[in-house]
Amino acid sequence: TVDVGMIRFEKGRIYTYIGEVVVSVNPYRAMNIYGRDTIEQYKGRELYERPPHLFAIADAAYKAMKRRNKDTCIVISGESGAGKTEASKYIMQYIAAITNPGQRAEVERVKNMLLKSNCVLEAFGNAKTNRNDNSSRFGKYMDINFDFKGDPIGGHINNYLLEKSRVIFQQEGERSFHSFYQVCSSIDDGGDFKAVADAMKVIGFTADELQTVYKVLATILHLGNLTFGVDGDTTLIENSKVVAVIGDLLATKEENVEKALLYRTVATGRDVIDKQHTAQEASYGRDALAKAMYERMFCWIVGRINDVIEVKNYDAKVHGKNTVIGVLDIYGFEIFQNNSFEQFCINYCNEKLQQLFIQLVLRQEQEEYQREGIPWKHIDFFNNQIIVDLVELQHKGIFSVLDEACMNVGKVTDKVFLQGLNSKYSVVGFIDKNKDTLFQDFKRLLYNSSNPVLKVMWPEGKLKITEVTKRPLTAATLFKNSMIALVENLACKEPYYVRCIKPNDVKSPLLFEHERCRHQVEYLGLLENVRVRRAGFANRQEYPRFLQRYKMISEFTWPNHDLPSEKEAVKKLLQGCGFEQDVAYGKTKVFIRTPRTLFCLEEQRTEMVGRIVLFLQKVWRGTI
Ligand code: AD9
Ligand code: MG
Repeated sequence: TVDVGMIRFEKGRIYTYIGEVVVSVNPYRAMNIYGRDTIEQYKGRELYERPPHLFAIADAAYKAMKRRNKDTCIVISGESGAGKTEASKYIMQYIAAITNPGQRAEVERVKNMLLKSNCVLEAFGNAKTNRNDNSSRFGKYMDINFDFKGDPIGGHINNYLLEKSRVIFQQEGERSFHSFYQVCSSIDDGGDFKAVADAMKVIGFTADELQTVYKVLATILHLGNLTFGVDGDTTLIENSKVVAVIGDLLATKEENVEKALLYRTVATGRDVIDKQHTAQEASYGRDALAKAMYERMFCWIVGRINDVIEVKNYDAKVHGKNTVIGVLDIYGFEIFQNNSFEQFCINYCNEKLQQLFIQLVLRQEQEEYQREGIPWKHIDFFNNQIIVDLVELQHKGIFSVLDEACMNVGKVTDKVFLQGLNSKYSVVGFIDKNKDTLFQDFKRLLYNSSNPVLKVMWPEGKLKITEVTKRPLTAATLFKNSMIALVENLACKEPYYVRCIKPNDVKSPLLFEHERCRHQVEYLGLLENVRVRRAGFANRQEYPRFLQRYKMISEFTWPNHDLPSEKEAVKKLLQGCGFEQDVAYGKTKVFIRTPRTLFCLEEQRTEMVGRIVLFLQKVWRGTI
């Protein structure tokens, strides 16, 4: 499998099929295979009619949605830097290109918004890591809604856990989110600044909203310069000029900012008192504020995009069923020098999707054979359910142990958690990141800002200290719940898979590291995937469709057949060509075991079509 992959990669054939799964190897160079002409070649075609391509899978998902009224989803997986985000964008471009032949203005608007949203979300949610210069630091699931004509009429984006700790800390060689460099116009991000601002304007962000976004970014940068010291019993801010700047940016009084940074309000029985932070607590609060402001803004941006793209006034009685294609592009599996809570969540998310792949690929295959009355023999899989359980099981799973550790106020440290887990993972910061505490004082500060855009990002700031819920859900629990909901959502749609492979660690278009690729093929379960396809049938087609395509290669079926059914006609055709050993006949579909048979059929068809054309030309010219 890996050798075949290498040969294909070297020839620039970056896509390969395992059944209906597309395996994609990151080419690390611009490929001339996504243009208008290529789109035309794949539009409306069946998977096997053209060389493997992302467009074919996008078309298959689209056709299933349109012809059979099915909700479908395209799940893109693979490790960090393997090409998921690029793939998701090509898929969206393809769908945009093949829809709305009638050029309806509203549909064009929606398409434009959907495409523009990518650039905005990447600016705020992606960053350079040591694995990928444009690494997604959030998970993204986008639904595209279609009307009965098959034209996009709206969409919705779900975002998952942003790696907000990046705002205050980056490993060596990494950067914070692109947006910070864009506002500072450093490196080569200056041009992107304009592109993102333009995209935001097109989407409908107002001038005030854009200004607020820049102010939040500036505030976070200034917070990073803020240091605390002590004088006797008093904690103080060493560079108080920064506080004035922040007050200005946040449209609030300087003294309010200072107070929120140095004190927290606590309710003791009926009394409410201001408790002074230690310098360490104040630094913790400052960092939590920077992270929370960024995360809030990111979620608010997603929400604003959703406001404009969501389907409005759709009446199913008038327009028929509203169907969706979901596109999932998450952060890929990653291991760094130091791995923390975020990597734990990201890698858990990847395990969860692998589990879904196992279930669906097996289940679909099994169900199809059963439905069609074809005998099936079981193939063993490595089932990663045990890994998923280890993380998410109630009471016993790592997330539960972590939550418990977080409930024991004061006593439990990361070290105790580690002992509890008896694991080798570095757990530094797990407890804090899971608790994800932001002092209520900051929420009130931002809610009370006289900038209305900022205020809406912090609705819970209006709560009085006595009304605040003591124990909000932890970050891990929220993430786990969102992952479970995501998987449920995907499982009820007809899935299409893109499995991305990263050929090397040095972003080279020339290097196919054999061992590295073998490892990915193995952990993605692609070998088992191939085995299932081999034990089963590489291709299946409904009888009428099959007949329509190949009837010219048999005297029994060309130009018409006189057999009692299309199934009988297909049988006769295949017997006549000598493929009888390689096929099975289901209730509605013919199953073809090896791809070679299909290629032979295609070749014969091409030859016959050529001959027929020649013949017709002769008739036309009167030479026959
Ligand atoms: V992560 O999990 O978000 O860190 P991705 O999303 O899997 O990761 P991404 O799509 O960002 O990886 O691809 C990484 C880089 O590989 C891109 O920035 C491109 O430079 C390169 N790439 C990926 N796919 C293609 C492609 N089809 N053609 C050309 C590509 N270059
Ligand atoms: Mg990505």
